[in-house]
Amino acid sequence: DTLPLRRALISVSDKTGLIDLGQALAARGVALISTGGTASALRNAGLRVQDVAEITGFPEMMDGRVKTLHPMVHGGLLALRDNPAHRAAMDTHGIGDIDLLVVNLYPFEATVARGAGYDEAVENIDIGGPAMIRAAAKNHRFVTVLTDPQDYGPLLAELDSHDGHTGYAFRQRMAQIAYGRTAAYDAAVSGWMAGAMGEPAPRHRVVAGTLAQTLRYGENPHQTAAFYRDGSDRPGVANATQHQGKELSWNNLNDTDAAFELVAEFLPADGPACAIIKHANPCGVARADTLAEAYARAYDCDRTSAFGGIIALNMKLDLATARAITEIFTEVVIAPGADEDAMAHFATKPNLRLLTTNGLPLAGAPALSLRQLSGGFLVQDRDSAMIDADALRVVTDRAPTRAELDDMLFAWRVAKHVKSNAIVYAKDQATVGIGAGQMSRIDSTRIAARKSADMAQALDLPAPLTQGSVVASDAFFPFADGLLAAAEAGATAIIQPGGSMRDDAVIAAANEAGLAMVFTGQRHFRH
Ligand code: 93A
Repeated sequence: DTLPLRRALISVSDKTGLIDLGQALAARGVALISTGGTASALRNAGLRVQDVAEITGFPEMMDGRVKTLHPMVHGGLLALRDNPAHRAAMDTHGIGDIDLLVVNLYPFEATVARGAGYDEAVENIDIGGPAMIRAAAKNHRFVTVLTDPQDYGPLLAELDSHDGHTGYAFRQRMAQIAYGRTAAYDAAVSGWMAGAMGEPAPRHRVVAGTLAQTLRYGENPHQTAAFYRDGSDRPGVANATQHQGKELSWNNLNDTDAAFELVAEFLPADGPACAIIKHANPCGVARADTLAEAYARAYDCDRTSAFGGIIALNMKLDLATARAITEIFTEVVIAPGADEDAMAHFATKPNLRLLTTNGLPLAGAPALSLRQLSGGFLVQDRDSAMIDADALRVVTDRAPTRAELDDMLFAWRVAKHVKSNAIVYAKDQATVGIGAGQMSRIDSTRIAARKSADMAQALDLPAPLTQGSVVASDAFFPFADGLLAAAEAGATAIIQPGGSMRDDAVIAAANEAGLAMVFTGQRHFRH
């Protein structure tokens, strides 16, 4: 089951670790074959290398498009060593065994990520590399295939522990990794092409990613987990830089994403905004003249839940905000940058994780969203719909005031990021009560109002902040009862999609209660 390693073909774009590997193999008596750039690099390090061109009898041609696509190469990778007919074919044609293939591919993902044009991207689609990788991986009974410099060390360890041989288990593991790599590579090409055609339609999209990190565990300690990047350069959690604190957990990553996507609804040009997230739902969101004030107002929506929460900012973290944040325990802060003095202050709280990005994700940008179900998964466009104030329809006798309208638009953008049934009370550009994830809309309405009443008591306010607030509902009120519950809590205006069979009754109830109500014509379910 262990096999000796005598002849290796190395063809790599990423030359990381190449020389060390070449030297270690040569020292073990392995003969090296290589393509143009790789062969030069190895030779410059003083190693003996045979050119692939010498083996195929053809020069590398067509700008390198054809270099390894030849039976002398593919026969050496694919031949079953214990099959007499295969051996006879090798003898007839002078094909030699290739026991080890080391390939990493043209950097297609990196080329696209740095914004290269269409033709350059196409030229970076590797053909010969994946062909060899798939051939070697298929023949893992006899051949070892490495597709990642990370695996060079383990190969050498394998050889050391097996007297210069490789074991079947190792070859099988490397083959499995190899097919994952070529699958992700083609998925990246397909995804890029769909994007280039401007139609990221879910049914035309292949979804894959590259392993970014093995996580300590999943949503719970008994679940294993990993984090993958999909190769997009969208500013966000997956591409953020962590400055301090321990490794992010599955829940941290999930919540931080929810927080940053929500705060990205509020463009920096429109002023500072802050969102605090717990269990993927906001427990406070606010805008204000300063970032520190936005944080304070978001915190005041639900101080109890904000403890141990995740905070997202739509602007660079400044010192005043950093100071306010460290007054209680917070898990993660994410922002598009941080001032040096703010970072220095955070450094005094080594457990607090700070993530920075090179910008805010574009809230309206098209992208895919995935949801797993048993035996498959669902793919859809992410909810990138943006509210347009001009598209609102006033359906009540009373039209909303300017202040009500501004708060309704604010609450609506927050409601998009609250699990359904979502109810958001807001006043003066801050949430004052959030009801999330209930099976009936009226329960969300009541829970949000009750939380607001609890906060008023804790803060010693004369009345809950829902008094004189506006309410956003992510989907229509099926009956008037939810709307009346909101009115009872003191709401004066409602924003909701409309479209219920009983809209007439709901509008009549709003008129009777003196409420202003607008329909958006658009729903924001989020499950
Ligand atoms: O253009 S290709 O698709 N045609 C080939 O026949 C071929 N064979 C290997 N690209 C091909 N390769 C790739 O060349 C490898 O996957 C590797 O990424 C790269 C190494 O080229 P060099 O050794 O010249 O740096």
